[in-house]
Amino acid sequence: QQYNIVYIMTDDHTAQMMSCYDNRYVETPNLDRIANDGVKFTNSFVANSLSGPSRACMFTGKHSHANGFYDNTTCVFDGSQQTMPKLLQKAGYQTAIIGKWHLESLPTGFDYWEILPGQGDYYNPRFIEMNNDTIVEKGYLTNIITEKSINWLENQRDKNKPFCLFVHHKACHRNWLPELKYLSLYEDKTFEMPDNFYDDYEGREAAKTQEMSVLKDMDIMYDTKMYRADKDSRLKSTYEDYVGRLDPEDRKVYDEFYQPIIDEFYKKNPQGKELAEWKYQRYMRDYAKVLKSFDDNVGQLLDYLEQNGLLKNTLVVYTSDQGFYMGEHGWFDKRFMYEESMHTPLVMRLPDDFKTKAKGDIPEMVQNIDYAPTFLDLAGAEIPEDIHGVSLLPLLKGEKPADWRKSLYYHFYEYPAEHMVKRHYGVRTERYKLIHFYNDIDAWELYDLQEDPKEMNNLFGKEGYEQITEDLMQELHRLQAQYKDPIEEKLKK
Ligand code: SGN
Ligand code: CA
Repeated sequence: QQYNIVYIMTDDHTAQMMSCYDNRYVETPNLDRIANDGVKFTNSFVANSLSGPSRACMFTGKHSHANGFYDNTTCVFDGSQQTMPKLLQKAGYQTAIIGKWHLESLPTGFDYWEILPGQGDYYNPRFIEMNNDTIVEKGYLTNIITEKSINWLENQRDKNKPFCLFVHHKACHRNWLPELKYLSLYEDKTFEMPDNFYDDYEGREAAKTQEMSVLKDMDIMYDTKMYRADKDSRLKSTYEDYVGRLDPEDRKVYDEFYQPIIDEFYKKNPQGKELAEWKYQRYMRDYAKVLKSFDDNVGQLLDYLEQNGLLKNTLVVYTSDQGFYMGEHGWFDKRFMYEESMHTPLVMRLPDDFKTKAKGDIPEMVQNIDYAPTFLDLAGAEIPEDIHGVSLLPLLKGEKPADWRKSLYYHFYEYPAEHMVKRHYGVRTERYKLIHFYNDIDAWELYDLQEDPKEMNNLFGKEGYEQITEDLMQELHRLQAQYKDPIEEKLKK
């Protein structure tokens, strides 16, 4: 028997905002339902914390230097290369992707696809169809992606074949435009600020020069919606374009909600810490609203699968393309190899008749390059030698492989670019993290995640850490050799 796969992915959703990982901020009952009926990976990471690269890693099972898609700004995915969807097709599967694609070239390896142009639109969104025409759909993107996914499952697929469906949401990506029915949700809630919101980045050069600060870089109109025609802001016109997509009657509802907040904001004109805290609350509320619509939609899709007898023989996977900062270090966005962005949520509901089954938390370190070999393994297909990831199937079967990987490799390339996070690579073990920032900087960082989980204290070069550093350097070079990442050689020249 071949199991089906439903892979649900969000954009920029982070474990701090998923109640089965962290219950400080919001409830996500439908995402938790996947975990409660299945497993939750507590040490799940990406290889390059950015959308396009992360998707390329996922589809190929390979690190960025091997799949060729390093960054969002200069790369075009080479669709002629080996990918997991193509290999699944060979194994007899029907494959489909609906939603965010973000790899520039058109999809290959899918029997059906309907993708968003670039980042996509929350309101009355555009879709690119298989004939390369762009169409506009009425409504809220998160709901439309679910409708299209259910429609494919119900009416468009070949019901005699197993399937792998990729449901790729834009939620919860910037600029967090809520579904109109949820505009007022969370407005009475005050979110507690992380205790390192006012980080001074001491001992961390690259962290000092980023441009992803809630206070400094979050745009007052585009991000926090404090629009006024007579004022200016850097992303004002982008904001006008996105909100301008609403039908006039919906625009009225939207404006009526924000107008009193806008009036109060400009009257009070908060500055300094007061402004930072005000922006933080706006950010958290809008993000939580967008997430709420997504969580509802997960519930709908699970209900459809259950009511149509599909849940029992389907692996349901939920993950995000990376983590995100919810004010930690004073930030939004991702990119850094620090925990909040390298970590990504990962929960799975296993097929009912899966022989022995894992339950609860899985603590082994896993990475998004592992999804491809896992799905191939589940489909009974061969896993090509050149794939970097490893199958998670043994872990899903409740096994505890003694030789499970002891370290993870990471490499981020998109610099100079928006948010100005410098290029870096590094190694993460269960306890430590060693990072090298390079290009227009040459700075190493070392963290003891057990003693300093918030990565505030750079131990590199400090007395007493010589041996640990030496061991991590060796492990880093071992991984670079194993994956054939030529970077250190290039830097030497
Ligand atoms: C856009 C956003 C950035 C974000 C990147 C990458 N700016 O450029 O804030 O970091 O996407 O995000 S915006 O003004 O266009 O909203 S990713 O998740 O697609 O990699
Ligand atoms: Ca993303």
